[in-house]
Amino acid sequence: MTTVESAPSLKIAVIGGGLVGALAACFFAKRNHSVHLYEYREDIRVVEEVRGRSINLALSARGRAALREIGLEDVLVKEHGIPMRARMIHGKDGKLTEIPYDPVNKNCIYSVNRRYLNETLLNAAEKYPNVKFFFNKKLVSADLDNGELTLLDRKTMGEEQASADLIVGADGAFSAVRRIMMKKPLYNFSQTYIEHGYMELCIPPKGEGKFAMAKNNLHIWPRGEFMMIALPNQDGSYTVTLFAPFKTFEGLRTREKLLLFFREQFPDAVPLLGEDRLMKDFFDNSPLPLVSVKCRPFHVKNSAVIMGDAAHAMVPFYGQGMNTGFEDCLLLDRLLEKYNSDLTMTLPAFTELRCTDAHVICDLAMYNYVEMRDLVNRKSFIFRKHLDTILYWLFPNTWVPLYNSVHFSRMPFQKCTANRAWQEKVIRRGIYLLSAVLFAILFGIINRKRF
Ligand code: FAD
Ligand code: EGO
Repeated sequence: MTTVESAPSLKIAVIGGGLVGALAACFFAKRNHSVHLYEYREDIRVVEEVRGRSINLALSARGRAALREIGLEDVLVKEHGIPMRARMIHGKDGKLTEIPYDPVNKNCIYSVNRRYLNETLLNAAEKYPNVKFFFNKKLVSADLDNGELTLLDRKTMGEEQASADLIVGADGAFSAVRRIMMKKPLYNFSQTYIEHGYMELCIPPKGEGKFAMAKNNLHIWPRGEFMMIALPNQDGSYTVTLFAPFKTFEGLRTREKLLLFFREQFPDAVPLLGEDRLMKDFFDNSPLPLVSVKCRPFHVKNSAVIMGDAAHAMVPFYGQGMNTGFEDCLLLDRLLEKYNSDLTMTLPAFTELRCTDAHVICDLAMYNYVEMRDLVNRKSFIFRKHLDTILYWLFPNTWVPLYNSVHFSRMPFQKCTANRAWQEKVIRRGIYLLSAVLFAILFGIINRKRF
């Protein structure tokens, strides 16, 4: 007879109460572990909105799968998500091109409010009696091998000690936990800032909660050097994000220059943004930097692990940062199940399972940035989206476009790119074949005249 050992209850310290930290706390609590969550900032559920608008994110299959496991998918997606069924591409001349995301299975991405998402996750975590929150506590140092933590209380400025069986770094792109890991021998790390910054603007509702543009779209203004996108909010407004080189932002210091720039680059958006509101939004803010971080491994022995942006910060040009972080939580949970919460087995398995895939999605996001910025002929890009859509519609089981495998499946990212490489080869061969046939026909016509 075999005895089934019941899983031990671990003491887990989660660093960071952002999107990933809050979700991770729910997963650990569900397994009956005791969770202490330390967050640098004030509890966002009690602070007033700093800026008078909402910032949103694109949520898709990977993020949804994780939310499903803790019972939050429906409330977040069905009640508080706005489906974006197609991209709407805005030309310089105001021409609109709509290309559906998934004409076959009707999948779509959802625009969700970051703050609402974070609050909902914190509320869900707090419902577990085995979860405790500590806000305004900054992790300043840690002994990751022995589970010892030092935290700074930002109110009293006093230092406190804590200990845990497992330290989970969910503390974002500038992770303190990762910085401590980096001091270990043989640790791999790379970080890249891109030359573009981003700034968030707002298109207010038209009249009473009416959308000023088509509601169920991700709106994209691809301009090469500059890119702008808009995602819908539940109140009828849009959050607009402008991506441009810091150099460009610096050149837009006066009202005249700013208006000239927008009228030239995004003429159809100017009346929607409103000239006064645009100028206020623009000059009240400064462009923010974008960073990409890759590292390996994600764990220390059986006592520490990083996940979310702490493990893989990426540029936002695929809309997958949060989705990937949420999928981390789900995958780590599966491994805890598989190894009965034995961390000596679980943590190395997590690095093994996730590290390379994380590097692949970081690269894909960077590749999208380069492609959207540098492609001289953006028409060919739109053509490729159309071609992919048609081929997918014709061969739904064999031709899944890269965007779809990334957003609408849970296929490992390495498999998504392998698929893409194969499709690229087929398209190249198709072009050769087509040229050969055309050439043969032409040759036939010329030859016919001789006889
Ligand atoms: P964070 O959200 O950064 O949270 C980290 C938390 O840790 C913070 O609350 C911080 O206060 C806390 N912390 C930091 N240091 C310490 C410390 N020393 N001690 C205690 N606490 C600490 N992703 C998508 O999936 N879809 C999108 O459409 C999308 N759009 C994006 C657009 C932009 C412009 C950007 C910049 C990102 C976008 N992302 C998107 C990515 C997404 O925002 C991140 O992947 C996600 O927020 C990562 O969550 P996180 O919890 O790992 O990190
Ligand atoms: C024309 C059409 C040119 C994030 C499509 C280029 C990314 C790339 C930042 C979009 C969608 C969620 C996003 C598509 C392309 C979020 C996304 C895409 C942006 C920018 C974004 C698409 C937030 C490149 N998904 N995407 O295919 O619709 O393709 F444009 Cl700047």
